[in-house]
Amino acid sequence: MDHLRPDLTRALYQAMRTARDLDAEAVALQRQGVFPAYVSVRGQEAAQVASATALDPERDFVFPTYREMASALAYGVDMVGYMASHRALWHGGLYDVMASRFGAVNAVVGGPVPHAVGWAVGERLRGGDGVALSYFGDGASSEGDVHEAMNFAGVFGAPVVFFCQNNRWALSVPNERQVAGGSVAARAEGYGMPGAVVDGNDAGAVYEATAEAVARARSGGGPTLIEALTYRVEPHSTSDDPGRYREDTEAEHWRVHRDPVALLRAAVLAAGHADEADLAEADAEAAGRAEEIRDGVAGAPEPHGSELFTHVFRETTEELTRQHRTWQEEVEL
Ligand SMILES: Cc1ncc(C[n+]2csc(CCOP(=O)(O)OP(=O)(O)O)c2C)c(N)n1
Ligand SMILES: [Mg+2]
Repeated sequence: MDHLRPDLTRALYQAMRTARDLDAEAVALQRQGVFPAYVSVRGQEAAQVASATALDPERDFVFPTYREMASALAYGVDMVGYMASHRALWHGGLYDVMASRFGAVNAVVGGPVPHAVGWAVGERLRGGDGVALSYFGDGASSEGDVHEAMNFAGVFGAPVVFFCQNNRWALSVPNERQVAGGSVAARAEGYGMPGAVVDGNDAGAVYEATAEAVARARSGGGPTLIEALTYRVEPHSTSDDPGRYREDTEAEHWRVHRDPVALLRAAVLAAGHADEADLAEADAEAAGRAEEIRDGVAGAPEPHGSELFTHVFRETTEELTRQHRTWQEEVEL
């Protein structure tokens, strides 16, 4: 931590703390029936915030899964619009994906990875120096799409950072039943790119590893695979019951002893980058911002139901037109 700039460590803390509070608000909104479902990022704030902070939102592009709320926040995405995705308000939230340079929530496991490679190859053909960062999980690492995308990126030297959050679980499937060979990062060699393993709960380590990979990709050095070792302390989603497949003592250990927010707080204090009073102020600001976002998304107006039929196809089909008519007849009853 000592070698990172104090303003950077304070910014990481602010974003991680805000994400932690917003995550708790989101779980509460699901319990109140405002969100149909939610996927918690608790315990993964360092991996997400520090990796997103190492990017340049003016020229890079992030391809997230369904669990990257803390990355979105750190990257500067409009968070009411982002959280609207979890309220299923519209087609993939209410924020502008292209302007934010942060893709829509993607529930297809492994799906964002080939998208990132396609964008990155296109960016080079356009003559830009942007870098794509693709998030994916340990579970996604066994999808065919991910292997194909990495090999393609290796062959073409695409400017991509493949960022795997290995949180030990793919829903109910543990790592050892998912990752043959035990290491996602070790596969990098086979794709002709550097691979790095980092402590995903150490914000400083994640920031440095990602910044190095981004600099390499930007300067024409090609892709990197980063495996951030972390843990999913919450259920897979609000619909899941982890008591059916894992011991709670395991989650409890990570929750208590490996909490990334508490670890960063201690590191920031030890490095003299802030004192208790500064951090108390940061905590209060984070809680206030999380409440504002909560109120914003809970109070956002419902779109008109007919918008269900827009954007399905560029030119609508006969079948969809028929469904639209049936829907209209039913609501107009
Ligand atoms: C292609 C595909 N297969 C299966 C699923 C069902 N599914 C949703 S999440 C998940 C587990 C993914 O685990 P991991 O990649 O480790 O991500 P994590 O949820 O741990 O962040 C599965 C199998 C899906 N959404 N998409
Ligand atoms: Mg996982």
